[in-house]
Amino acid sequence: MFYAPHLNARAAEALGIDSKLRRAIERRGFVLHYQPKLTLLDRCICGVEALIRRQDPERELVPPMQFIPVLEECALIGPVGEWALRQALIDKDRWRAAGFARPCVAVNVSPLQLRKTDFAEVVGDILATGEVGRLELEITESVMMEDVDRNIGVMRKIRALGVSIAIDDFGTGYSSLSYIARLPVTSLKIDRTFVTGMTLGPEGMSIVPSIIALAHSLNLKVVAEGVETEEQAGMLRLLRCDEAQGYLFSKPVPCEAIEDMLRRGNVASAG
Ligand code: G
Ligand code: MN
Repeated sequence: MFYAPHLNARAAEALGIDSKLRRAIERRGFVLHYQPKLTLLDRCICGVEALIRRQDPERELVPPMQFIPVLEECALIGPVGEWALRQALIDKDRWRAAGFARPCVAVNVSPLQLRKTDFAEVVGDILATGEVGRLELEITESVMMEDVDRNIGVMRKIRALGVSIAIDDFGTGYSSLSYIARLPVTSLKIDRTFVTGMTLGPEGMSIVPSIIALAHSLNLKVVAEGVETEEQAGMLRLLRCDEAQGYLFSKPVPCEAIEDMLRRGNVASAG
């Protein structure tokens, strides 16, 4: 460990945020926002990704980059992540009762959550409180690869509960290709850096088609993250990418806004 004066300030800041975060957890100071995923052929909403946002009463919404790393450092991501899964199940049930075309609801899993020895059991307990269908967990490729043999066992247990699993941020985690075929996952999300790179030059164009071909040859659904332009969406459609998510269609939005979109089935004129 190395010491530097600025580390004190950093730690103090982290502690300050930590005590605020603890209070936020006690007061349920978090909300879920949802970002739609669309099928590229007809641009219908087929799924939503739940993203945790912190509602600070003194300020407006705190950006996730400011609090997720602190939650991770202070081992608070466990309870908050479990809350997110519970809340997403409640929302999913409400949308089902409202008769919306049923979106697949995705919830992100943090590294600390997956590392817990009883993670699959925790998920099982939470699922016992709601209906399991159309639920997906997103786990980043780098986290899956950390202790891949162990994680394959955990993911098998989760799949046995009837839950789908997506490889998040694919292409950034140095996957061993010999493992990809063995991962018990159902879909693959292309990291947005590759989607951005696609229209920036010939070398950028070569990666995305290869990932799509790999995913399809493994019978995985493939989703493009961070789609921001019509040009990217058009290319991805020609490349037979199944689904897309990004600012072109919609940013992550509060619950009421996603419900308006789900009622209509698409993101048109959603604002
Ligand atoms: O790691 P993961 O892919 O789950 O991260 C999702 C994050 O990406 C969210 O914080 C969301 O706000 C952000 N995001 C979603 N769509 C876009 C996009 O089109 N462009 C950019 N720059 N960020 C996006
Ligand atoms: Mn994700």
